[in-house]
Amino acid sequence: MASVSTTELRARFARTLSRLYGREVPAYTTLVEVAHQVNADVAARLGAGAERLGSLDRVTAERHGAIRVGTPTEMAQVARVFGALGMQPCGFYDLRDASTSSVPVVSTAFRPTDPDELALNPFRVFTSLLATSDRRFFSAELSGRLESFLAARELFSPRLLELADRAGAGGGLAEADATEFLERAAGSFALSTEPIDRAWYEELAQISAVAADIGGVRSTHINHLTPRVLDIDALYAAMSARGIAMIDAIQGPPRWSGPDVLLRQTSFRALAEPRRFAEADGTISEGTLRVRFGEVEARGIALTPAGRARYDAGMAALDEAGAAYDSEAAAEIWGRHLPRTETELFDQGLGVYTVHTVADRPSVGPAPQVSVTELVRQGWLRTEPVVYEDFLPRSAAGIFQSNLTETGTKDASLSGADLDEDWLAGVLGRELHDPYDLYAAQHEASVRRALVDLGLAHP
Ligand code: OOG
Ligand code: NI
Repeated sequence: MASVSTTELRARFARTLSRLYGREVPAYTTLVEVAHQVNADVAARLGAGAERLGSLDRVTAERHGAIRVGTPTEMAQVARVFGALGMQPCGFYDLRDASTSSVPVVSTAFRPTDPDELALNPFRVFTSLLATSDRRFFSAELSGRLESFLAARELFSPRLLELADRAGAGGGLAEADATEFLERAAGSFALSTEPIDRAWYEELAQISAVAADIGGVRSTHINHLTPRVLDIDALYAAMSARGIAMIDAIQGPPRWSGPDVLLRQTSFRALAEPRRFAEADGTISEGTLRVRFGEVEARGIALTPAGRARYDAGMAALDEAGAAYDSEAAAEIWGRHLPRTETELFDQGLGVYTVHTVADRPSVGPAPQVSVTELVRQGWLRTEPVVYEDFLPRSAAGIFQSNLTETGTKDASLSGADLDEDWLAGVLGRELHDPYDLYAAQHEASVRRALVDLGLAHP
């Protein structure tokens, strides 16, 4: 009997990882405290309006993590571990070209896909896989050594994977197994104290700090764990006031009076953490590495492909305006691309919404045979925004980049390895969901239910 469901395992895992990361990176705990304070302030100010994009309970527990692995085998194992937590791979992010620094990875995000599961606990992990076969970054010779190094390590024990498969198949685990599973799973992402081979780490770091972080060590670790905040501008100011050095800007759209869409993220700079190194002469020395940091995000309304095109055009316009603009000018530029009200966002088919019948109908007679937009306008249906549950290649690249001290190297004259969505789905051995399909399906399911309720469609 599975007494601990996959949902409960996911919630417990998020809490366990949060405790672990707080011990490892104390500034993360400060970030979480400040985020909770900001969320409480917003809730006090807006009341129920603060919960439009998720209940306060959900937002308080909400985290995303970031991890990085080295081989397709490791990636497939990650899929089994997160599968046990009800998290499925969603989206394909190719960061090799999204960044001016050397970031040789392709990524996906593991998260629940079901709206009810997301409401219960939306824990997600952005997971990157090192592109060891990409010759723009790694010569054939180096890639050979890198792949043998990676093939010889074990990130996840056979016992952990066995428990993961059992949880995945049975929808959960018995209490004792659940405890063991969570301990082993969280332990796989703890920072190792094993000495790092300095020469090997530095050889990879010449090419890419990310490659060294992934392939220079014999284990993996959480790179960051990100709480969600309801007012990221307030959070940025509060962290700066506490003397924590933040990156230069909040990534994503500017603050403005219109609806917030997709994601805005910011982070504090990577901290120097003590690590031990094995030197060429066999001695062990103490040193530091700066790879782990704290990130925070504000989530907005999901966009349809048409909305996303507007978003991309708006971001390109902001880039073009460069650093010259102030926040007011940025908001003005943004307003040329996205509508200022949620009504327009919905009417123009740019934002993702679910529709629901209104209890207090305009008339006792039958609803008219008109479009869904018209039914909303006439007061038969109301809309609820769908929160964006995914990531953006651009902010992801920005997050990688903002915390790299060296740009690394990339030979753009060579052609890259062909690592696309289908390839990644094959690696994962399971369906790689397209986030836009998931949002569209959620919208359409709500339309079907509403039309049946109004007697305009057959159940
Ligand atoms: C992942 C970077 C992407 C985000 O929030 O966009 C990410 C990483 O640094 O490994 O976490
Ligand atoms: Ni992140």
